[in-house]
Amino acid sequence: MKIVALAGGVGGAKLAHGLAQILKPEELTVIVNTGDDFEHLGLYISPDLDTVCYTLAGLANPETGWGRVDETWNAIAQIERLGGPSWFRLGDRDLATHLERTRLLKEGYTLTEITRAFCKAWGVRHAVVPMSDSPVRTIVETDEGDLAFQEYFVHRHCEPRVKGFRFEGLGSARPATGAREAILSAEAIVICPSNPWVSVDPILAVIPIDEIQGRRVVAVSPIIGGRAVKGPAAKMFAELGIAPSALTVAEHYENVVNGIVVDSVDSELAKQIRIPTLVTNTIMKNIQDKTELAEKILKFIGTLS
Ligand code: FO1
Repeated sequence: MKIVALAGGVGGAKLAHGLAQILKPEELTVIVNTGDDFEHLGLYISPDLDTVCYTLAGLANPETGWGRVDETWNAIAQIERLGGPSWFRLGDRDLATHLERTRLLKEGYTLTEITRAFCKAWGVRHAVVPMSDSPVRTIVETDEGDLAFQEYFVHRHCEPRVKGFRFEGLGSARPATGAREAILSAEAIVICPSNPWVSVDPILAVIPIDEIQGRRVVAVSPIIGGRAVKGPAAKMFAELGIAPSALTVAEHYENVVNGIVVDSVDSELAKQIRIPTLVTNTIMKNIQDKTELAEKILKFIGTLS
């Protein structure tokens, strides 16, 4: 069964990891949000792409979900000592990824090509592709003005009040070739439990919606019992005047999905959802949880027409 997973950072990476335990390499393509990418210390950083690749490679830091396991922090400590920006914690091993990626981009390679080469080096056998090779940047519109995503999320700890989001660069951005081909040949699309507004919407904005609609599309709610598993989704919802709930997530994806997966704690709420709904444990603490959820989702997809 050919599956495309749409993923943001940590939550998306976990489910992609579960899917990769079951599906053969030729059966899974993970399309990753690049709206959070930015330039920092002169380097091109692609946090969600790295989180997905490190997770699939078994190299991710299990505590944070992002960055590398067994990391050391010598470079960032020295940058701090020199008075440079140290708010974005780049570990020594992780830095190598950004240095080499930046060098290759300057040589003219695309993000798709670089990601493919890095995956090969890390032993990742399933395809991981950026949503686009052109820059699309998530801008958070706040009561303190417009902020680039990492500035808002990491530097400002999501403190400014959110008024809205926009994705700069959409006008000229095309889906990466591998992303488009994977969508066109997919039997089903799984929207991973990433933030719908900031991590998944940029992907859905880049890929022509008519190429997604008409396929079996299932989304996993990242909101469990009114709270985001990780990240600021629930706070954003509240500030945007949207009730943070799995129901809201189902409504958000209304025009795209034909099935939704919500956590067991939301079983009562699930009765109000008008599309086919799978109620199950969606919290992924270990590889067994990830694989079980992936298995249940694939079975659920089989029940959808
Ligand atoms: N997230 C943080 O909250 N603080 C950090 O210092 C941080 C550094 C970082 C370095 C490399 C990387 O690939 C990811 C990193 N992240 C950090 C995570 C990342 O910014 C977010 O989780 C995603 O952009 C949201 O999907």
